[in-house]
Amino acid sequence: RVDVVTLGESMILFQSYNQGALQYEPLFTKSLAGAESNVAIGLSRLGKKVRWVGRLGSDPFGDLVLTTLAGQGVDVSHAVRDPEAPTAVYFKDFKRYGDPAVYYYRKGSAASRLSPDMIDESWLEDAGHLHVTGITPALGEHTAPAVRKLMELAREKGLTVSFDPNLRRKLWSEETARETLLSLIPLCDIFMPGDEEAEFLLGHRDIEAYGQAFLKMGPKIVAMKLGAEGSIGFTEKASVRAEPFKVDRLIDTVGAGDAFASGLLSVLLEHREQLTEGLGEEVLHEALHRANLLGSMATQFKGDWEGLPTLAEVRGVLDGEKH
Ligand code: KDG
Repeated sequence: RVDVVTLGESMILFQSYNQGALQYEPLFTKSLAGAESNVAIGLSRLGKKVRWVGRLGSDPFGDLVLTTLAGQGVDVSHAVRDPEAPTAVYFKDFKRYGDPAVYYYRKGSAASRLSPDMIDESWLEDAGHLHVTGITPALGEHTAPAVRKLMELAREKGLTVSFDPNLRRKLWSEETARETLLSLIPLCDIFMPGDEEAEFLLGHRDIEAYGQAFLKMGPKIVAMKLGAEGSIGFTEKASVRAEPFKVDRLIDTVGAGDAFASGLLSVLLEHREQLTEGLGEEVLHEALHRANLLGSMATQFKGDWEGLPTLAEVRGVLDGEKH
């Protein structure tokens, strides 16, 4: 049985070894990146069975994506290799203050060629949940209908679906982004926007109003990331706030949202029956609390997923809280 299937583009990330400026830094480290594979690794470390599906080039970077994910216990047996198009790469430019800038080299990549006719039912075999992001729809001409098709298929087959809008302004126009992301929200059970994404999608409102507006579109749970303010979750019955965790050494915020998603899903999927029948406030709070913890942990490490904890590490921190 597979707990979670996720579809997306995974890339090779180059980061300057000394966290220096991209222009001058001569040394780079290479690792794996990709929002959905970050979530896959996060969930796998928390003891879930996860399958990552995506298209990669027939190149050494594609091999590296697969071996890294497999090494983290993620099932990659359904990944597809494209004989013609490459695996994408991306670079992080660390700033002295604030979030790193990212530079993508992913146009024409194997993943950007995904189209609805490539969606394969077997990807969802034996699975309970599908997680997708708003990055994949932005990648190519046919990737948005492909993601839509997989979400629809998942619902038909009785899987629950989560959707993180993961707005990447560099990848598409504002208008297309807004329209496409809004159109996918009704196909998910769990929607997890950040407050800035909520504002991008709906215009400025107060936090409660965002929650209510997204719930009206169809999801049963809206889990909203509020950055340093923690998070807030909405269901038909309640809204629940979870306080943030202290970040002792802020190093790299990229990947924090994916960490949040892994933490949240790891708890919610323990209560799958409640996802459709109505989630209890306590479970929602536990999920947000763990999500906040994972988000804070991810920012304290360089790299998009390296800081993600195991279940034992999570329990260690949370048990410590009680004493
Ligand atoms: O969420 C982290 C991602 O930004 C990173 O891993 C790369 O998927 C990625 C993207 O499109 O930015």
